[in-house]
Amino acid sequence: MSTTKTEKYQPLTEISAIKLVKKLGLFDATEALTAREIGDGNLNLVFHIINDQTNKSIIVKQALPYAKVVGESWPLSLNRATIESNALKQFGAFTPELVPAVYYHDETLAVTVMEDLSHLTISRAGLIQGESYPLLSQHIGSFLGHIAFKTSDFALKPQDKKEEVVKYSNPDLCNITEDLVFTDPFFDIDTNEFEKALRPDVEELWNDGDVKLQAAKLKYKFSTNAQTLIHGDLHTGSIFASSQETKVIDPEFAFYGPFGFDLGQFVANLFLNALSRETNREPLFAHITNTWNVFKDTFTALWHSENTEPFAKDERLLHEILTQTWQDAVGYAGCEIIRRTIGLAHVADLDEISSEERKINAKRTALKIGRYLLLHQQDVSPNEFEHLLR
Ligand code: SR1
Ligand code: MG
Repeated sequence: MSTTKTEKYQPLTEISAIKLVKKLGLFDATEALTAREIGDGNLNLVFHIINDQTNKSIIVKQALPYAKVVGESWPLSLNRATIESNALKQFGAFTPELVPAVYYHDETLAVTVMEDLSHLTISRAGLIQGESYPLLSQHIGSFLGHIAFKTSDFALKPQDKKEEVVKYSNPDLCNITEDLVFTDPFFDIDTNEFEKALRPDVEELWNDGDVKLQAAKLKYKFSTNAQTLIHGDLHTGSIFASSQETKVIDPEFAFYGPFGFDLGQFVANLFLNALSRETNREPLFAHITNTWNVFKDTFTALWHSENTEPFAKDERLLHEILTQTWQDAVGYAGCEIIRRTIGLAHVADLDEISSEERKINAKRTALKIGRYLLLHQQDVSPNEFEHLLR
């Protein structure tokens, strides 16, 4: 696992990506390799490189200096590739089975070479097909519990924690979240996108000062509450899964933020998938409850076994932190549900509902529940998500 700095940034092509992995010694110079650009996200190039004879394969991911989804008019810092590579290595130190292995990173080229996970499916795609991934919440709850505790002030020395906060400073990507998740959907802004039929519901949201105040408070907490290293974009499109394995990818939005943010985004995306289904919703609601239970149990066990904070002997501190974490997660889930319905970046779970009438109804319900979550952060327990749809 190495990191280098080359002279000059340039976007890779399929040919130069092959040259790079051969130069790194990850394949022999004589091997016949095939490369394909498979990036379907909003921001990066992703090359899948394979030797068709041996089936050995690898992923080369490169950040572009702008947001691919909009074009060169939206410049973005390349440093996000280094943040992503550092975060993957950091997560891998605590939960190696839940992230891809990183083989190489180049800061200037903004390139990371990593394990190919194409034997797995992006969980959003699988969930849309009706999969339920029985181990998904066990794995994600454990991932979040480990990362939350082990990168927090309760595990790190105070000076080390502050250095980590600086290392993961990620202003451009935080700004995307501050705008797209917390601000734009709550105002009449050009980048929002929604069906004409939803306009009355959206205008009601824009005129709801109480909901907007909660969004503003959560945005402020997101920007200022450096509790732990968060993934920063933990939706179901950032998770590969099968019936046995789960792998978290794409932490380019990682930075030091609130304990509840990743939890809220993950829960929101499970909920949106449940909302898109006509049947078999139960596994999604069970995942929401189990994610929280596993998170809480993992965090609590580490609190008791590894805490370096003298005040941590008082159990009330743990209780307060966990209670606040869940309440924040409910609020963040509300923001995520709203922005995935009417903001710039939608989710296929809702957009691909084939009946127009059912799609509009589902989106209307999403807006209603998103608002409810923002207004009732203190009242919604994990197993109540199920009842919100009744
Ligand atoms: C311009 S980026 C749009 C969205 O894609 C990413 O995955 C994040 O969710 C971001 O909000
Ligand atoms: Mg992503």
